[in-house]
Formats: sequence, structure tokens, C-alpha cells
Amino acid sequence: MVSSVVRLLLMVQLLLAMAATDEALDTGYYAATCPDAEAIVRNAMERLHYTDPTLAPAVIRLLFHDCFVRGCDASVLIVPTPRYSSERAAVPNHTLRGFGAVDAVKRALEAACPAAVSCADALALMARDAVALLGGNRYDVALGRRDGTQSNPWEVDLPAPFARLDDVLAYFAARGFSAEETVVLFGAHTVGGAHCSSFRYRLTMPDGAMDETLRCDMLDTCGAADLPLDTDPATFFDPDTPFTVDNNYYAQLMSNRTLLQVDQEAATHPDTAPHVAYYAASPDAFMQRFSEAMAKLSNVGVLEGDAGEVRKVCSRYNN
Ligand code: HEM
Ligand SMILES: *[C@@H]1O[C@H](CO)[C@@H](O)[C@H](O)[C@H]1NC(C)=O
Ligand SMILES: CC(=O)N[C@H]1CO[C@H](CO)[C@@H](O)[C@@H]1O
Repeated sequence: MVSSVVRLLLMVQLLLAMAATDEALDTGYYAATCPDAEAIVRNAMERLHYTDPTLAPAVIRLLFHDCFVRGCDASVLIVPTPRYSSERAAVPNHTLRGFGAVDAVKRALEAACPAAVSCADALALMARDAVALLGGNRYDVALGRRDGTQSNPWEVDLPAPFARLDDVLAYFAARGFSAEETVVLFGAHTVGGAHCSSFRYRLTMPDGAMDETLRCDMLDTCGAADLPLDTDPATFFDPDTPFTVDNNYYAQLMSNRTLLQVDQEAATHPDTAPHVAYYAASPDAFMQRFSEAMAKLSNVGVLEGDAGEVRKVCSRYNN
């Protein structure tokens, strides 16, 4: 009697363990349903990259905004309608780009394997390919994310460029990222750029933490007056190699030549300054850690198994 109860318990435990394994992300997840999924995404990303090199940085940022709000569930991709708002209506998303590219990649996936590959997986693969196309190290992306069925503007609590680093470190820690990993992810600001609206106040009200030559140059580029987003100039974070994943960002921080206030604070904050100095001096270590951190970012709060859905069109729910 006792032994059969024990046996039963063991069996339940085994079944639970199997169910858990079934649901975990897996690099072979589409082996049967869409074996070419990764190649389809990569080919599409290559084509898009050669016509618009600014796309890859935008895709990396999209992944961050997706994964840190409700997890990597493609909630950032939902277009607001008159009846239902979405994350895209929230302030930090006003400068997001790359939605058309996601739609194009998803169309290619749907043509080959209808209703198989989730938008969340598509975006994770696109970001991996974006890193590689920008010269970063390739990393494996385990698959099987499901798409969320909620996207709410009031849940977008992403830090502002003028956030205090203490708060930002707590925010990243709440999602499982150490101060070191946060510094490594900030390294994404070695590609792409920012609108002047994200840092103009640092030009007109100098905080003493921006190199004076950079401040004057940026004042020339941006002007002192606020402009609507569509006419606001944008400028590269790393003007020497704006489309290369490299450790220049850290050298910029150490010479006070970075645009965003929160980035600059990382050069002096006691919890981050040693990491900034280390990665400024260690290009290979940065490349390695950046890919690891991107892989980790891709797995934040994913929906698995039967949760959510596989969207047919990434910008709207299925029903
Ligand atoms: C405290 C954290 C962060 C803040 C406050 C922040 C803020 C910003 C801002 C203000 C911009 C410029 C938007 C514009 O004006 O057009 C930007 C761009 C960008 N961010 Fe971040 N960011 C953060 C973390 C991250 C992370 C973790 C990643 C990725 C791993 C990332 C990737 C990017 C990329 C690639 C761009 C360039 C986008 C483009 O060229 O279109 N950021 N970020
Ligand atoms: C950067 O700015 C800080 C003040 O925030 C100053 O102490 C430091 O000397 C500056 N470093 C460089 C290289 O200009
Ligand atoms: C990229 C994107 O969807 N941006 C939107 C952010 O929200 C504003 C205001 O709701 C929209 O006008 C943008 O189109």
C-alpha cells in the first residue's frame, strides 16, 4: 500500500517533470512544424539590412521593449485600435521602429509554415540576426515562445533616459539582471542613435557630465528648442561605428562623450563604474558577454506551452 502510494507519487513527479520539459524553450522546437524558420528569418533580415542598416539597431531595441514589459510575448507589436490601446501608445515607444520589418519577416514565415511560428520567436530570432549582422557574436535562441493576448500602455514602465541609475539597476534586477549584466546590455547603445528630444536638456542645462566639445557639437546638430518628433534631428550614439557592435560605448562613457544621462551615470556609479572600465579595456569579453546577455534578455518572462497564442499577423491578436 505504502509502496504503491510512493510509486504513484513518483509517477506524478515524473509526469510533472516531463510536462515541464515539454514546455521549456528548445532550439529544435520547430524541427517538425517549420524546419527552415531560422533560415527564413535570417534571409529576410539580411535583405532588409542591406537596404536599411538602421533597421538592425531598431530591432535590438524592439526586443528590449518587448521583453521588459510582460515578458518576450510580442506585446510591443500590437497596434492600438480605437477600442483597445496598446503598449505602442506609451511614451517610450514613440521612437520605436522596425515594426514593418517584423511584419515582413512574419509574412515570409507564414508563407512557408502557416500559423506555426510565434511573433515572439520571430522577434527573438530577428534580434539575434541583427546582432550578428552588426558584427556581434552569434548566439543560440531557444524557441517555443507564445504570443501574448494583452498589451497595455499603462504597463510600459521602461526607464526614461533621465532616470536615476539606482532605480534602473533595481528595475533590471527585478527582471533577473545583475549590475554587470545591465552594464553589458547598455552596450547596445553602441549601435543606432537617438533623437535630440532624448538628451536636448543636457545641452541647454549642462549637468557638467558631458564633454564640452560634444555638448557644443550636439547643440549645433539639435538646436536649443524642442521640436516635434518628425522634424527632431537624430544622431548616432557612436558616430565612428554606428552599425558595429563593439566596446566603443564604454570608452565614450569614460570620456564623458555619451548622449543619454543614465548611460553617463554608469561611468561613475560605484556598482557599475568597474564594469564600464573593464569592458572599455576588454573588447573580446564584451562581445562574448553581450551575446550572452542578449540571449538572456530573449528569455525574460516568456509564455510557453498552451499559454497565449501564435498570432497570424504580429500587429494584432487573432480574434
Ligand atoms: C535604462 C535603460 C535604457 C534607456 C533609458 C534607454 C533609452 C534609449 C533612448 C532614449 C534611445 C533613443 C530613442 C530615440 O530618441 O530615438 C534608445 C535607443 C536605443 N536603445 Fe536604449 N535604453 C535603455 C536600455 C537599452 C537596452 C537594454 C537595449 C538593448 C539591449 C537598448 C537598445 C537600444 C538601441 C539599439 C537603440 C537605438 C535604436 C535605433 O537606432 O533606432 N537600450 N534607448
Ligand atoms: C567627466 O566628468 C566628470 C564630472 O562628472 C569629471 O570629474 C571628469 O573629470 C570628466 N572626465 C573626462 C575624461 O572629461
Ligand atoms: C511606433 C509607434 O507605434 N508609435 C506610436 C506611439 O504612440 C503615439 C501616440 O499614441 C502614436 O502616434 C505613434 O504612432
